Amino acid sequence: MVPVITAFANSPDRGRGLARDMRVRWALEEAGEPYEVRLLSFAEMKAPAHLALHPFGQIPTYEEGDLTLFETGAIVFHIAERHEGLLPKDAKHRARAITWMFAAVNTMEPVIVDRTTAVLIERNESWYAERLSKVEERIRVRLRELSARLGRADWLDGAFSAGDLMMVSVLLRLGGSGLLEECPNLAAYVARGEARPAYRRAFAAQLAVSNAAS
Ligand code: GTB
Repeated sequence: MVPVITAFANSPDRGRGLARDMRVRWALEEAGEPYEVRLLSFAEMKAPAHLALHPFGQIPTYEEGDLTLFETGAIVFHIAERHEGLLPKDAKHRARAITWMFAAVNTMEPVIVDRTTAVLIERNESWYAERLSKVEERIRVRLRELSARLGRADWLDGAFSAGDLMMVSVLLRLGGSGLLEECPNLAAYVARGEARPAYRRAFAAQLAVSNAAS
C-alpha cells in the first residue's frame, strides 16, 4: 500500500526544505518506499476533511490504508521501524536511536523554533533584539552540548539512524543564522546529512512543488 503524505501547496520557505514534510520524505527515501503527496492550501489545512486527519490542522500527515498519523516524530518512527538502516535491530542500539529522535524534537527543536518565532513574528517589537539575543544564547548552550557529544564521529551513535535524520532536520532550520558554524563539527554533521542521496531526492521532490507553484 503506497502511503500518502500531505505538504504545503505553497510552502512559505519556497522550496528551501524547511517545512516538516521534508523529514518524512527523507525517511521514505531512506527506506526506499514509494509515496504520494497530497498538496494543501492553508484553507484546506483548516477545513474539516483535513482536521479529521490532523487535529491541529497542520502538515504533514501520513495515511497508509486505514492508518492515519500526524507528528513527524511518530511518522518517521513508523517508517523507520520497518527499515534497519533507520532503526537498528539490536535492542539497545535501537533504543538509543529512538532517544536521539526524542532529543531532536523535544530538546533541540523547541529552542530553535523559538528563534524562528522571534525572527518572523516579533521582529518589529521594541524588545526584539534583547529577546533574540537571549533565545540565541539558549540555542548556543544546546549546540555546544550536542557538539561535545558528537565529537569527531560522523553520526550520533554509530551508523546513520532515524535519530540523525531527525536531528539534522531540526538543525537545518538554523541555516543563515551563523549559529551552526560556531560548532564546526555540527555544521559538518548537517552537511553529511544533506549529502545523502535520499536527502537529495527528498529535497528535489519538495523543490519541484515550489517551482511548479511559482
Ligand atoms: N510537531 C508537529 C510535527 O512535527 O509534525 C509540527 C507540525 C508543523 O508545525 N507543521 C507546520 C504547519 O502545518 C508546517 S512545518 N503549520 C501551519 C499551522 O500550524 O497552521 C513548519 C514550518 C513552516 C514554514 C517554514 N518555513 O517557511 O521556513 C518552516 C517550518
